[in-house]
Amino acid sequence: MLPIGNLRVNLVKLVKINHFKINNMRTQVAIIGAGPAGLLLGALLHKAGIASIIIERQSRSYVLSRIRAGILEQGTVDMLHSVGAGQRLAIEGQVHHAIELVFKNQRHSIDVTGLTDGKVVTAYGQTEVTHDLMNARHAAGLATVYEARDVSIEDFDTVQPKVHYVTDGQHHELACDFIAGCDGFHGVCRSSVPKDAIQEFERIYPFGWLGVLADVPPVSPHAIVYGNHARGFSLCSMRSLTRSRYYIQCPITDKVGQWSDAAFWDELRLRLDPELAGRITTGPSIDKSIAPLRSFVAEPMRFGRLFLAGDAAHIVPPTGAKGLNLAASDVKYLSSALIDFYLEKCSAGIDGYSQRALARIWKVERFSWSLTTLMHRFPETDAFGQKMQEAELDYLVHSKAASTALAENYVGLPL
Ligand code: RFL
Ligand code: PHB
Repeated sequence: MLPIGNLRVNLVKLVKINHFKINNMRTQVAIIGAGPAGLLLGALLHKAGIASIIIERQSRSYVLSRIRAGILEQGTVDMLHSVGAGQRLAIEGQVHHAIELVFKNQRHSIDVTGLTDGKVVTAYGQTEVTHDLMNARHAAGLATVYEARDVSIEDFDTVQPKVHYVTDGQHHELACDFIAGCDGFHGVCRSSVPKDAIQEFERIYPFGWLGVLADVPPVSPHAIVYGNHARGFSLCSMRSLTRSRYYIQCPITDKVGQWSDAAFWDELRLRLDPELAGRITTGPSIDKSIAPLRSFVAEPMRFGRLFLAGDAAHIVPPTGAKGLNLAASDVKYLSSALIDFYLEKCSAGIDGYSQRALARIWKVERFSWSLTTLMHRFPETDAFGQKMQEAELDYLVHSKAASTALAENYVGLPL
């Protein structure tokens, strides 16, 4: 048994499924979840000659249909190149050198590249990242099990953890050396850890983001625009030179059906400076959804031979575009820890994974929380609160020190 305090493993499920025929398999690292974290971890391990099997509860097409992140830090771009999944990104990704902040009906540019010794961010959809990683995994002949039902994890406080799941009515047992919980916020891995072994920190914001994807040219192809307005936050982003992604802050109680396309475009324009608003090309939405905003961190991120990575361990509100990038930095740390374990016979990396990852995570949580606080209208934001936000924004765009702090967080803190 591994020294992980009072962790106990639930054996009930194991006994129950023993009534059925079980297909046994084995791998070095069982990865739960085929989102960006799981796929990228699988690719980084494969590059080092470490075997993994990914178990995903949804179908491949469902995973690809989720419209989410759009902005990649350079560290994430470099990782995708390093695993051979960067060819399309190099051609289709739109490099951005600046962000723009709109407040008091005026737009201010922050020269992110100039303030960070040449660093950039790249607009490239999470859907495309996932697609490229799935294709690279398929081309390398690596195993991914989609539509796995009743996924459960066991014995991760021993050196022989196991994953159980059902496909096509058949029960499977996957034995492994380690389990990587890359199964997002609602996954099975974090919830399999005994409550007294984990501490959770959370803030839920009293509003959501209504997001629209439309096949129209982006109003600002060279910079992401973040708007602060008395009517609420707005964001102009893009997926390509012909596909735009826009968001507006909305009450969390709103339903997508309440928002016609026309109502969305009208509201967006009201929250931007008149010049930008006048240039927006509107068109029918091809996706429209409302996302809640949350800050969340679970500590620690290692429980014996189970590691959490990505949204399974933490959530940031999307302001600042950090979620996918944090998932990438987690799996970078985790893959190097596992590589040290297998290739160097050294367990210092896996012992230090949680502490190392959390040190970066908390800084990114701070950035996402502070940008969310600065840019949104909260129920308690009265006229004084609005003035405070505007004064802080004014300071931010006119002080080189403050702009630099924003820029270095935006392009991504060092790994
Ligand atoms: P994911 O992407 O949720 O993937 C987890 C996978 O695990 C599967 N799963 C299970 N599989 C097996 N058994 C189970 N029991 C399972 N339970 C779940 C799920 O089906 C899924 O396939 O987590 P991962 O890989 O950690 O990746 C995290 C990112 O997806 C997320 O942080 C970002 O999308 C957040 N985010 C953004 N991040 C950025 O870096 N830049 C952005 O511009 C950005 N914009 C956004 C965002 C998130 C948004 N929403 C909708 C929350 C914009 C929005 C609106
Ligand atoms: C996006 O393009 O989806 C996006 C861009 C910037 C953010 C969040 C989301 O801060």
